[in-house]
Amino acid sequence: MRLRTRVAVVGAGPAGLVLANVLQQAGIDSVVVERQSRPYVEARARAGVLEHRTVEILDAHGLADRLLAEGGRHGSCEFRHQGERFSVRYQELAGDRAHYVYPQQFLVRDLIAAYLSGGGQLLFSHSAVALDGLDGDRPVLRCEPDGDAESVEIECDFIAGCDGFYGASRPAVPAGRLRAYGRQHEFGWLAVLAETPPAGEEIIYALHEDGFAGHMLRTPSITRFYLQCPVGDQPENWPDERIWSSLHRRLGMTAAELKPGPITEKNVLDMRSFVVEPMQYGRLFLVGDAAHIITPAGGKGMNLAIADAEELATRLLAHYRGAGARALDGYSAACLPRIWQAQEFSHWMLHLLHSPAADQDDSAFLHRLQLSRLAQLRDSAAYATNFSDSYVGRAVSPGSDASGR
Ligand code: RFL
Repeated sequence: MRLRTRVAVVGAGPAGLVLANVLQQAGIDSVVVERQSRPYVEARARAGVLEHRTVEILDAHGLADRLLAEGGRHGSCEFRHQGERFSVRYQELAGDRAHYVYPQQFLVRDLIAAYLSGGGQLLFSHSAVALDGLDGDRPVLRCEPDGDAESVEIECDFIAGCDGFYGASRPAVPAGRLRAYGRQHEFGWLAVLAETPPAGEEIIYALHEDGFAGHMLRTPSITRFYLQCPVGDQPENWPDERIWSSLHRRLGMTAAELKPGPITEKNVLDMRSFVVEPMQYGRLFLVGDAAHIITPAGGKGMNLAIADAEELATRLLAHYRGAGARALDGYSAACLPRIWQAQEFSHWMLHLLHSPAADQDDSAFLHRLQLSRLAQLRDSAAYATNFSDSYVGRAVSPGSDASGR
């Protein structure tokens, strides 16, 4: 089967779906291709923290109604260490900008519904397997469906690679055309999803000699937790009782304060940071996790993905309205400063939160730095304000736009 569209979008995650919706609203047709089934992507639990600006982007396109009605708005987080606790009221410190808590899979569900109701074409259970002609005028995306259905070729003007870190888009760029910057971190995180109400209304970051523990908000009955663990650790090493006792110890909570409930998911996360430059090659644009990944510390990944998607959509619009090549040429340069700011913040957060491995020669030194960071966050208004600004996402300065819109 051969289809023809203006923009072929690979991947129905937050990046691909925001891009496809914004293009659709401007009358630019697209086809979205997603490897997984619709029930799978609508149930895939990952992120849950949306920055103020992300919600502004979604709201400006009428994509935030349910999020605003059902999501929680949060403006402070708590740090704990050896019995001491303090909160940072980041909403107050960041000019009334707050976080919204709304599970990623709910947002994906809403974005799919919006795109399909607007007449969008979304091929679930179809994997992109080849991206051809990227350096010509008419690229072609080749897709294989699950089962024995017919293969699909999509001829288009542009391909948006929104297919995550392990997708097909980035590897389709010829060797030597992208430069990769990356770091594999020296600790892992066990990510746990549990059917238990959060123990309070704040995200909690606990520094502990056994390792970091995080208490993240999702819904009134579901909470996400993180536990620092060694690189290469396996979820099987973490029976439920060990998870709950570690959470209670590291978070300094009793079982009455944090009630053990059924654990529905436990995964050891690959703690990796990665960015490619530029985020485009010929007629291919890399968007979201396809171009960069960031550790979950600081909750930036989904926000960056949506910011990239909005940036690309605006530039494609400008292109189709006759702005010329400059609009699209500037995509990477417009995204990268925001991405590097988020990487820097996430790296700072990681080193604030993590106990250095005890066998590391400089572990005592690193631990003293960690305590100094924590004390400054507690005692210095300027330090806490800078943290708040990065944590909730920096506001966009007017006039910083080079898109030629
Ligand atoms: P996604 O969401 O991975 O979507 C990519 C889509 O592409 C599909 N795909 C393909 N489709 C067709 N053909 C192929 N060849 C394909 N290969 C892949 C995939 O099935 C998928 O549907 O990327 P996108 O859109 O760039 O969005 C990125 C975010 O999903 C990611 O950054 C966040 O989830 C990261 N993240 C967090 N980000 C936050 O902003 N705040 C958080 O609190 C937060 N917590 C998290 C997180 C990520 C986590 N995990 C599991 C990595 C917590 C966790 C546990």
